[in-house]
Amino acid sequence: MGDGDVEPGFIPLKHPDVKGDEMLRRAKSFYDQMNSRRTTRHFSNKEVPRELIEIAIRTASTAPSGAHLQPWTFVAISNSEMKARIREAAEEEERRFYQERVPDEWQEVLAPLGTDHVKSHITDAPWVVVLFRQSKRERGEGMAPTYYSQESCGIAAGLFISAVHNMGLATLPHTPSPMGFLREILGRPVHEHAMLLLPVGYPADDARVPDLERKRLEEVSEFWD
Ligand code: IYR
Repeated sequence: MGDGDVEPGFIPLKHPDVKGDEMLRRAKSFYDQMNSRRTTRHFSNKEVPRELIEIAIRTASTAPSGAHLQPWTFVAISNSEMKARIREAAEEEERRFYQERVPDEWQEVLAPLGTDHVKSHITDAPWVVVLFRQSKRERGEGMAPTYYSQESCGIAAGLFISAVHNMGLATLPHTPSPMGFLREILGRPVHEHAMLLLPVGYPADDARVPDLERKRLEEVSEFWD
């Protein structure tokens, strides 16, 4: 189909032209790059320019989404008082989780990660980004549903994490549970649901990560050639 005969509402696709050996080179290089990402809970308080956070959010927002509704809001916080409020509320919920609510079978797989109710990353990192999932959207005078918002926001979160790693920063997908307090503190509407809290910053000089292995290709895939 030539450029001239595209139906109304459509434009020709501009797809990057990657050829032959270059494909494999790029594939391996991206894999190596992503495989060097680790989730750390230890952040430096060194400043990070707002522009980098804006670019990470713009990258995340390139995610495909159900009916292209882009059902996400990223709230980026560098304000120290706001981060302190969020940390206090998150730790209150987490204290209850670790002391009362966590079932044995969950505790058993959490233990190797060395997590507890202390959430210093929220105040250590220069930025905290909260991803809100929109379960509804405005339509005329009222509201209508969004579609596949969990899937859409999950993909956007993956792109955000990749963008942050690619720019040389670190992040941690933190899920304080329950997360309702974030909507309240950040003044978001009732149809927005906090999904992930992502501190973003440089890793601390003495940052540590659990000694874990990723599953092998054979363990995570099945091929029908
Ligand atoms: N939300 C708690 C518990 C927690 C749960 C899972 I699954 C993790 O991979 C890590 C932590 C917390 O953030 O500590």
